Amino acid sequence: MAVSDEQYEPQALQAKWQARWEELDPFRASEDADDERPRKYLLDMFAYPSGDLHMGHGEVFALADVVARYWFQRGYNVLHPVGWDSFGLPAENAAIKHNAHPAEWTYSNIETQAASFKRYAISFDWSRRLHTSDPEYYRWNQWLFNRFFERGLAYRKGGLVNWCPKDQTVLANEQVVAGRCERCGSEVVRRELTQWYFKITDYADRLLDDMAQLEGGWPDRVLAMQRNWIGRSEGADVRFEIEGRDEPVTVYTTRPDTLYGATFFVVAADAPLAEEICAPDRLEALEAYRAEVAKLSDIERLSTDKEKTGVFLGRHAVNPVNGERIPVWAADYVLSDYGHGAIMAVPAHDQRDLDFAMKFGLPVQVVVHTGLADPGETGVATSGEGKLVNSGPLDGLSKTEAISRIIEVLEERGTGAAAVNYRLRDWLLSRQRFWGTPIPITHCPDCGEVPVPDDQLPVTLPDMRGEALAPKGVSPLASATDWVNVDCPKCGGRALRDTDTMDTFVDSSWYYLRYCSPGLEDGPFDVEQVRRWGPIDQYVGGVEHAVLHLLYSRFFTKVLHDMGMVDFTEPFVRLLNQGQVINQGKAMSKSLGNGVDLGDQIEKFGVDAVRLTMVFAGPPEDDIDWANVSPAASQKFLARAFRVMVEAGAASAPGTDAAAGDLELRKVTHRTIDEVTRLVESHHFNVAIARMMELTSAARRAIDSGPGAADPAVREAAEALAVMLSLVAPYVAEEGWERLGHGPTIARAGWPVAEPALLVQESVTCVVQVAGKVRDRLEVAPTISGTELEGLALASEKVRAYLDGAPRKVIVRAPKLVNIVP
Ligand code: ANZ
Ligand code: ZN
Repeated sequence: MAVSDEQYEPQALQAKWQARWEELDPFRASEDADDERPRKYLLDMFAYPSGDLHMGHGEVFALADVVARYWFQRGYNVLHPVGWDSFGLPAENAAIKHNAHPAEWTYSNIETQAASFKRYAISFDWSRRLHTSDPEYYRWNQWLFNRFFERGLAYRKGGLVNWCPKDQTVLANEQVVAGRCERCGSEVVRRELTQWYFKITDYADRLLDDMAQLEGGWPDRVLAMQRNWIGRSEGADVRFEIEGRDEPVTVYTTRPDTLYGATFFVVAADAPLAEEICAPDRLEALEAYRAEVAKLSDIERLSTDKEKTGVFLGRHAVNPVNGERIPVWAADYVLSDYGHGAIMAVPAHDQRDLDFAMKFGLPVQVVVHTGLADPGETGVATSGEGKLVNSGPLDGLSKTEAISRIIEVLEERGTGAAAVNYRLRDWLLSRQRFWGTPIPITHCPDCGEVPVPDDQLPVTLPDMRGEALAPKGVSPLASATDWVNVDCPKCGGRALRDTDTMDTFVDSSWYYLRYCSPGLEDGPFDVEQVRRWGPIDQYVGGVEHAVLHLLYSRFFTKVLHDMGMVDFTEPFVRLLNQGQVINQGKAMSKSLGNGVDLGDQIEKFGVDAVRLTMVFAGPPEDDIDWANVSPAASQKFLARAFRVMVEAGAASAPGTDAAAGDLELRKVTHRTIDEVTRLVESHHFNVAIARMMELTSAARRAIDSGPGAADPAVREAAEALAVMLSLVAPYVAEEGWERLGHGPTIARAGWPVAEPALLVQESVTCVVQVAGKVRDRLEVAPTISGTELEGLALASEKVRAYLDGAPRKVIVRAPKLVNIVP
């Protein structure tokens, strides 16, 4: 298809320029240490190769590309890499279904996506491309596992884990959403299994404290979600003697001030402690109860709506401050893996304890006088501030005073101490699935867990396909006997490989470091290159990763920092979460039949119009309802912009002296440059596009009814427009640039600079009326916003003289009129 002189034909431009760009390869980051240009690192969250690119990809990559291309125009040495997070269940499920190898599905989808990315004209440095399912990549997952293992940060333990009965694999706490498997939606059950863990809890405090570095750079809600997930809680450990047991039992409480109000004691029903302290004649009841509890998820157990259940264990505990005997119960609302798996119950001031007390007729003792009605009568526990009562030496103190006082008392007597707890659990790493990184451990009957030595890495996956990969409760790797049976790396005796694979979140916890030196053969990344590029200046991706992926990446960065391999402690300086692309008010789905295909949209409207529509739809954080936007209108705008560039190009030659051009148009051009610069920097991309549209109209007017196409100001406007437009619509911008007499590529043309002298704005007079009478006149900028103008008017002394308090109504017609109804 030839490119027409007059018509805007997106498909022809795509065919022409995609091939040229492929040759020019304009977005390679320079590794050269002597390159003096300041560096910027922009990263899009990893693509998962589940098929071709979809509308969501279309949005996020278009948004991030605005920033990347802007930085290229500003002359930075930009790193904008691309890769695929290519291990994971969908490939394995497809392989089982089609009797194939997961790699076939994976790599063919990657090729499809790569071709689409190129057509979509994302400014990637293709030379750094990586796939996590390549042995050259996952080898370094194993190498890092070995480092974590040496540092005691990778360990194996038995315990109750979340198990998805459909996917036949364990899940991390993070992958259980409202009691269901995040992937397939099946109800998750608990199973006793020995599994590998990463000790992320060692980093809980630093993961919290270092968030100070991210304030302002990350969305507040993401920071809040991280904070909540880590869930730091401060309080005290208190030791209770249990009759008939030598060792005391410790409980964790955030309200040690309520110690005198403890009227019973509860042990997690599923904790070993429960049967240990249970009186022999109550064991049968405990067993029966436990069988019921095993069916419940943590969420259900902790739900305040759920009817309380439990069994009395036939024992008593002794309150360390007043010697009172209180009954010991087992219940499901106490979790075995939080705090110490046992609590002192204070029904007057804790709702769950109160529900339990009312159900089983246990006493309620108020110890903080809050002024509210007696919880024993209302059934509503009181947790607010108040004065201590019925609490011996604590009487009369405030809640806060009582907390510090009782901790002193406990510490003096050796029956307790201040303590901190976290909701965060260690990261469960093992997966009983095939398409992942084999855990590089050998189990030797004599030496125990022996890491595979670094020089024998990677431990590659054996060749397995189809039915052999079907889930069966143990890893499919266990049936690859030749692969499993190995010599112990330490003693040479017969040993077995670990058959689990790593959670694929490991792959994405450090890929951003690998991009700095892809293909490096003697380490996961080049420390020096990471020092130069890191940390990532701007990370862009979906808010669905607000907890997991970001927390794990932060954890990896801190461990690598402690190993002396990176010199920063937070990997992502700024984070942008884009909204979702929806249709007719709902998420796109097959069952609703409201899906929109990115490829179809591109066929119809062209890449540029689709990208422009994505970016113009609204603030990047907002959802885009495809039913409410118009790629056809975007296409029309691009055609208009194209004609301005073509006509200016035909009427004058490059290098004409803009200063001789029409002053009015020049002012519009320079104001646009100035504003677009600030708008792009502050991520108001949609407003930046609106400004480009205005500039296009101004240039059109100058051509048609002003000084004409040959005026130097028209060329100046068209050239500035081309460069600014190249951030969102690279094809039409490149063609326009050529028509304006410049060689490719516009991606490196350089950002236009606004001349300050042309930015001076005339002012307009704004009339301020109070009750219909003119009381003041203000000189304001013609572009002033309504809110700003209202503020100025209400601040005027002359106006205030006629106002008695806040006005009833203010009508603003910026920039010329403010009408105040007192
Ligand atoms: C007595 C008490 C009195 C409590 C009171 C609260 C209010 P966070 O903030 O989440 O850390 N608790 C301790 N261990 C538990 C476990 N394993 N399962 C369930 N609940 C547990 O909550 C700490 C509070 O939750 C602790 O403080 C304890 O109840 C309970 F007026 O102790 B409290
Ligand atoms: Zn051995």
